[in-house]
Amino acid sequence: MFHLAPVSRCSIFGLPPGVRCLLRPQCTAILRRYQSNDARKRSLTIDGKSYPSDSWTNAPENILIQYGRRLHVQPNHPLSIARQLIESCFPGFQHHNSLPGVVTVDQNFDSLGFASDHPGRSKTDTYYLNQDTVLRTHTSAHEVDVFRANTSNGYTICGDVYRRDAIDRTHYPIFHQIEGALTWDRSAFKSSEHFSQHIQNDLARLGSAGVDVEDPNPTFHPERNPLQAKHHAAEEAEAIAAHLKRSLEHMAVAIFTAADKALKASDHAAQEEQEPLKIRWVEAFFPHTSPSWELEVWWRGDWLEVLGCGVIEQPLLIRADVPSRMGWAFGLGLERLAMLLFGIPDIRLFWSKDQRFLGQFDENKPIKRFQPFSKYPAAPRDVAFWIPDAGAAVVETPATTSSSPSPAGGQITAAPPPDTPSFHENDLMEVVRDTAGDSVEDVSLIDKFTHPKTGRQSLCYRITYRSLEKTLTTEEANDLHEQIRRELVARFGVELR
Ligand code: FA5
Ligand code: MG
Repeated sequence: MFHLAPVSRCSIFGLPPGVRCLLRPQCTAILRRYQSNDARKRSLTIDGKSYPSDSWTNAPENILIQYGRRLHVQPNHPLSIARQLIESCFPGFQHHNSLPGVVTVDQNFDSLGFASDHPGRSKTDTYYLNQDTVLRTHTSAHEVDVFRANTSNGYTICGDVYRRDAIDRTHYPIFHQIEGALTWDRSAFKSSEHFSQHIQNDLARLGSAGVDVEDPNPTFHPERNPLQAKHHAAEEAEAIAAHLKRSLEHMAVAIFTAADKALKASDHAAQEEQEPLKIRWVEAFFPHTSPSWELEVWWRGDWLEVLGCGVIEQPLLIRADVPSRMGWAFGLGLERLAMLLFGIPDIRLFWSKDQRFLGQFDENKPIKRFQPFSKYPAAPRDVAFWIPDAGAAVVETPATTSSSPSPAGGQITAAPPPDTPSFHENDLMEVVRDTAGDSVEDVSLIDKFTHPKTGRQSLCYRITYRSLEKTLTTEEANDLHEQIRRELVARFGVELR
């Protein structure tokens, strides 16, 4: 099932030497999983399947070479440990950990009821292999298929997901999600009351999560968070929502108790800090659930967004040929939880093959905090440029803002701008990744300026170079930076300042 290509086809040879030496160990993965079929990339081959390129193709090599690493099932990998901890909160569920990351546009968007003009579909947010095929932006892409197979009431799906996104210590273009869903068959009950009562009984069996929960909003709000009145009786959806929230509160308690224990075991100061865990429910929007919420957890001084969830849109279950089933679904990001569980400071570390990293985790022992083994010096460099006269710039990456339109749903607060902007921040991020790979720790907008007379817009970004594996020399950082500057001119026609 793997495609074997001659080594010369690995186009890491076109990359700068500083980056090549970081990527070389990954060459085996390229050979096994992914092949760019010719120099002009008329097609891409992934897992033995060929995808003809077209004007939508935007999945770059630096992403595709990571495809198929399957970190979430690698023994003793922190992502695998976090996954197992979450799976253990859902006894009796079926766990799907091998669904492929390449999906159709239909699976990723249409099957979930995404509007045809949803911003998440845009090429600035999503990696396309071609107009019909994407690297999944969320594990929800498999919901309809798994519901259709209908082999269990409850299931989880874990896997790698891909988003064109910002670069910083908590964002990486590939991360992992775990999806969970539970449905009940309404046709097995005489009436809506019996059905609702059955779910209430299941809820009672879950017991209290023993945690302080803030949930200020009513279950339904006619505009912000509507009941699917066409399909659901209020008492049915109430029961499902209550079961959903309680199940996820139990899960949050399990995760954060483990995180607390690990922190206390490693740090005397942390032992004194006794602030209890708090959970709050925030109204949200996803095309595939209604009503919807995000769960946030107050942990060590911050509200952290942990997951999105809601009552499954009935049309989705109808599309999956299980019209009599009703239930809930959630999706969460594994890296954020694993970073907090183990105290991992930089999301790039999950991709490390360094034994000093991997050797610290053991799935058969209690969770232990990560001990940083080295910190190489940071080399910040700024790049300032005028964007071309012709268009506007989008400098706020939507997916990084909570509840904003993301490639996986999010709040739609405004219609997308009618004119395509000439510069999108995610394009800059892509140039940085193409050129410098994982040698960049952070890219931040530090200045934005509109010329009072000409109306031209100038942007200044600080790119922080720092490898996790070696000290970058001044010359290497300068070289990478110079290449990025040249690429920005070549690709977007910006004028460097
Ligand atoms: C989704 O992806 C929805 N599919 C979740 C869902 C599933 C809702 C089922 C309803 C029912 P969202 O884009 O908010 O939603 O991502 C879900 C979670 O993934 C977030 O709460 C966060 O924990 C994590 N996440 C999102 N973007 C990133 C990112 N760039 N880096 C790391 N984690 C992220
Ligand atoms: Mg979100």
